[in-house]
Amino acid sequence: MKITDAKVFVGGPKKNYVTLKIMTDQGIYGLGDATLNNRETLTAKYLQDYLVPCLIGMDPRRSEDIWQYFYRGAYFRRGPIAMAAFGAIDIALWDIKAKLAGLPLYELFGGKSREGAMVYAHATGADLDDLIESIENYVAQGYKAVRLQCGIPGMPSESYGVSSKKENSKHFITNFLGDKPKEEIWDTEKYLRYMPGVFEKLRVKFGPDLKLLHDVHHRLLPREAAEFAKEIEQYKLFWLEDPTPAEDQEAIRYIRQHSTVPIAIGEVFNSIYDCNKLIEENLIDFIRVACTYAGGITHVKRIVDLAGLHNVRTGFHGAPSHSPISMAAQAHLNAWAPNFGIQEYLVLGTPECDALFPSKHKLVDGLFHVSDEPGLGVDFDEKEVEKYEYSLGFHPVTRLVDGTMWNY
Ligand code: CS2
Ligand code: MG
Repeated sequence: MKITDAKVFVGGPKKNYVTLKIMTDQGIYGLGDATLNNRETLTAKYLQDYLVPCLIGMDPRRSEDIWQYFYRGAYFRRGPIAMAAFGAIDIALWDIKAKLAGLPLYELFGGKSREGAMVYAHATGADLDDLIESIENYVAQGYKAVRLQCGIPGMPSESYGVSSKKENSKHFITNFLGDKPKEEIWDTEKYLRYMPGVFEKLRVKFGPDLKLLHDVHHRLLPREAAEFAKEIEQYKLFWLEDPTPAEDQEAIRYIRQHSTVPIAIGEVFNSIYDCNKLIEENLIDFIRVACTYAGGITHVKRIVDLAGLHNVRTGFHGAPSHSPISMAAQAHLNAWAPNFGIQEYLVLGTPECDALFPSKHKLVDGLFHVSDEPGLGVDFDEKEVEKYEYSLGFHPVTRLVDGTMWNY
């Protein structure tokens, strides 16, 4: 069996999805996602210029060997652009493998460990009342877990995950489009003073069963994060995400020494070598890698297995930048993983998105049910993608009140 061609497409409704389609001499094709948020043209170019020409003629069933060929062949190790490009190829090859077997992908991992995998939605509010409304809306739809981000009184600008305008805030999704990064100002003291009270009020309002998550988005210093984690321990969060930037792993140890709040880290990681120490030394509770950013199914499954040995559960990244293809790859891993924790899931199912990526996966009562179609269970409409053009976008940049550059 041989790969005969591979095409890269860039475009989608409000997102520059980078979609890879690998064709074979047996008529079966596979789909992969290489959407590296706000750097999409780079993964597309990496695939087109360096990887696709080598793929032609290879045996698509040899996904492990192909992964090693590209990873080792790059010489320069890791990095988000390369790993996302390898990830797209890998996801597409697993799609082909499962279609060849005539089985849904999860069967190749060892079958289902659960029928529905718990997801969390993003509840946001310009202020607390607004946030409560947003949470109520998800609870009414059957969600069992929500991530909550709340506007902070007196915060000098919009900050991560929250709209300052009440009317936008309920289904707020960051708009990255524009020809320069937007600038945000962050005030740590105001945040640390206000947020614990938010958790307290939400616990009282929603009771003990609703799972509450919160993303600090890399904003705190280790000592601040430790103090914050200690203070909010009593509100029993499901997780506290990215309290400090993940590259300083000693900072996580420091937080750990002061609090038992569950810590979730890893959306910016692209390799097992970014998180093996965090996992092996039990410094985190949830690993947040994504199939696209961390080298595809072959590599992420290795991370999941390592995590399982150390009681670290999965909580794959699922921001809207991931196309339904990588979300499907993660859904199959979620159906199987013995150490599954939760999946971030922001409703991608607009009519435009469904037209571009038809699938039978479904979300029922806050649980994701993976489809039983052979392969990933997602298709891609090449005619539909012609409607979309690439638009430039950037992550915002953040400064402290005195102007110092900080972490978005
Ligand atoms: C976030 C992301 O979903 C999350 O947890 O941290 O929305 C993140 O800001 C974006 O993926 C950045 O590309
Ligand atoms: Mg996050």
